[in-house]
Amino acid sequence: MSMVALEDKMNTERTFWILGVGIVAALIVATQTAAEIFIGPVKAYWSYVGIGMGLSFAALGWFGAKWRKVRQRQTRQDTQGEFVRKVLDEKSYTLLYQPICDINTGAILACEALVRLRQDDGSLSSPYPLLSAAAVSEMGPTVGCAILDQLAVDWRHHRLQLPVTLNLSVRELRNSRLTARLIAHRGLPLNIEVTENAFLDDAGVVERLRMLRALGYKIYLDDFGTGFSSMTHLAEMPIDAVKLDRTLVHRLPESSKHRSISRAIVHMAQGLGLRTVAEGVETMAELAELKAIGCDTVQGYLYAHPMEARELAHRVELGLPLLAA
Ligand code: G
Ligand code: MN
Repeated sequence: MSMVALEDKMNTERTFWILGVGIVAALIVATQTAAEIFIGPVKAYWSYVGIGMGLSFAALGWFGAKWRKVRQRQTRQDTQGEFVRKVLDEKSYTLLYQPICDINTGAILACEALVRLRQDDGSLSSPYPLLSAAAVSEMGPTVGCAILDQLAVDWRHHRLQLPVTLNLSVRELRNSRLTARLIAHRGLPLNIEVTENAFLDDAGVVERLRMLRALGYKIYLDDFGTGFSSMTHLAEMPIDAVKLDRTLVHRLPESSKHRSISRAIVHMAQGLGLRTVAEGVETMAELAELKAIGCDTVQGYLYAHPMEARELAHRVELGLPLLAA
């Protein structure tokens, strides 16, 4: 546990003790006074001692329960924080990159950076345990900075110039250390991917995105078409591209309703000068529908699974389209 966390914990424990003892003392005095007023000094003696003790135990019980809850939360934060530290220190994570291709030519135009956890047997797994532990222990920005540094190493090492998008959460975007690190890596062809509900009611985040956009970062709106997707957000938000959610993409071949929704999103995005990226494209049937509604770019297993930087560099160097038109 860090010194700051330990100090916080001791402060909270001390506050609870002081408050608890204070309230018990106040209850005893109040009971004593009330008993003296209403029952009289002599008869009151045993009653106020009894009532006072009862109330004190009740108050202590209540404080005990609260205190236990706070301690449990702190313990959880500590263990999750330790897990995050361990993953970062042992470098048991890696970054994979999934190409984003031109829908007509199949040429690689950009890619998305995706975190993976490295298991003991060398296999890669979902980053969810790391990202949720980072959120609980408030270490999201620390993880974000580590990912950003790794990405910079990959790009330099493989002399990549391909634009790459990084998924950032609202908390990370609010964090000044992470924004400063983004700006420190200004030389990279870096773009930012953020889910739409991250924007909702957060003027600070919108302002920060505006600032990053003014510095040249392109902002991709992730998972559009699900949850709280709002068309007016497309017009108001500082964004450059919309990513059509894969649940919409998967339903295109069999559902005319989903085709209409997707067509409306693509047309509106184009009318606003935004690029459209279809996510999770897996079949030729989905691709045909996406072409029919006028989507510009595609990402998904039909083209390529997320891959290591070395393989990406090799494919970019070859210059071959991932899927012939
Ligand atoms: O929410 P976001 O779009 O950032 O999620 C990206 C995730 O989607 C990655 O974990 C990636 O591996 C996964 N993914 C990428 N392409 C496909 C695909 O074609 N189908 C499915 N089901 N998942 C995909
Ligand atoms: Mn994404």
